[in-house]
Amino acid sequence: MSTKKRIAALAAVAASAALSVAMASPASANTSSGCTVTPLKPIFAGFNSSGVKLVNYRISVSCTSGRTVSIDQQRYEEDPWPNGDDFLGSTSFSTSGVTTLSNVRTLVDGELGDEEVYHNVRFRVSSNGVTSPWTSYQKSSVLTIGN
Ligand SMILES: [Ca+2]
Ligand SMILES: [Ca+2]
Repeated sequence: MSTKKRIAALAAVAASAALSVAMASPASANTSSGCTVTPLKPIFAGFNSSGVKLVNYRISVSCTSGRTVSIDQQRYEEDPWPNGDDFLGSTSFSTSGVTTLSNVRTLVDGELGDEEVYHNVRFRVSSNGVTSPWTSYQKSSVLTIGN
C-alpha cells in the first residue's frame, strides 16, 4: 500500500472510531470501525463431570467484510459496595464476519448464596493492515446464579 493510501485508510479508521465515541450510550453493544461487539448476558450451561455448574460468557460479533476483530474479555463476580468485584479471569479472541463466540467456564463459589457474574469486553479492528484503537469496555447484564 502506498503511504498516501495508508494515511487515507488510517484516517477512515480514526473517523469511525470518533463516531463510535460520539454515539456511545448505556446500551451494551459497541460499534467501531465496521464491527459491532456485544457482551451477552451469561447463561447457565450445564454441569462438568464433577457436578460444578458451568456458565457460558457469550459475545455477539458482527463485522463487515475484510475486517478482523481482536476482543479482550474480562470476567467478574459482582459485589455490593464497599467490596470490589472479584476478577475471575480474562480471554482473548480473534475472529471475523458474523458469529457468536462461546466461552464456557466453571462457576466459582466465591461467597455464601448466589453469585452475580458478568463480563466486560473491549475490541479493536484491523483492516488493510491498519488497526483501530481499543474501544472502552462494555459491560454485560449480570446473571444471578446459585452454586
Ligand atoms: Ca457477589
Ligand atoms: Ca456462592
